[in-house]
Amino acid sequence: MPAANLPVIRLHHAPSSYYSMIARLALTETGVGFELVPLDIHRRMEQFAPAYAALNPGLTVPTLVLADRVLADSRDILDWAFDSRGPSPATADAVTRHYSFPVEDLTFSWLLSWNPMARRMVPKKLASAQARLLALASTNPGLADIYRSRAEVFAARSRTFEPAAVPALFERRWREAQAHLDWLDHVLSDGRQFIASDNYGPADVVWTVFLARIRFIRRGVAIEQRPSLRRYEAAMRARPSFKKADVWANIHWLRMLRQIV
Ligand SMILES: N[C@@H](CCC(=O)N[C@@H](CS)C(=O)NCC(=O)O)C(=O)O
Repeated sequence: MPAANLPVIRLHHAPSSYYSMIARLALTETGVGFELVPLDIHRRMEQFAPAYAALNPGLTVPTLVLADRVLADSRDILDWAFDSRGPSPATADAVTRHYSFPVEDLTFSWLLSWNPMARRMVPKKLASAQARLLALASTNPGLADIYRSRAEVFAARSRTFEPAAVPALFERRWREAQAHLDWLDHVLSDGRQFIASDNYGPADVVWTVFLARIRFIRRGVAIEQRPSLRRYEAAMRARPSFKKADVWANIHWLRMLRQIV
């Protein structure tokens, strides 16, 4: 509970969202007191609500609402949580490398490549999100540009995750992900505890969530085959923050279904 005289810091998030996990882990590790405001981004598409668009015109989670400003991107939340002085070059490099990887491509192409239910539902969900956004553009003229540009993102996703394109997309993203695992294993091979400094930092947040995503897509063997990565991952998962921040290293089918169906 924050002290009565301190303004409450609110994190708008979705439990299953990768970038929300980054924000939750960053805030948990740095001991920032915050309240969680959950959004149902799948079934109810609450990220499209006009009131939310006013907070985050990108219509994504997470969003951190501070007393004096709003941070509408997980990387900004990460930077804010750790240090106002700015990250070291090694940290900035490791974090930039992480954000250059389109993790959504990897997750969705994996899911669609083996799960027949996802193959049926995801294209319908993408089309219905696009239609919802276009309807919101007509009923909210002041926010029409925001809704139209987000509708284009969903149209692009429908093309990206077109069934015939999915196997090659997964192959490509998985190859790139393994190159990142090689890089990280190499960085850690001198026995260091943390990625970019003597202390736990932003690079550890993003790569911990990335490694959890590798487990989530059932490719944990790629971690186990890399000794330094295996050691590092075990240490990060043993930190109380991993559980507290609800970092998903497995699919929680029931929790996901409750959001989707
Ligand atoms: N650059 C943004 C990306 C956030 C993002 O893509 N969030 C996803 C969930 S992991 C989202 O909001 N998806 C819902 C949607 O696209 O409608 C950040 O790092 O915060």
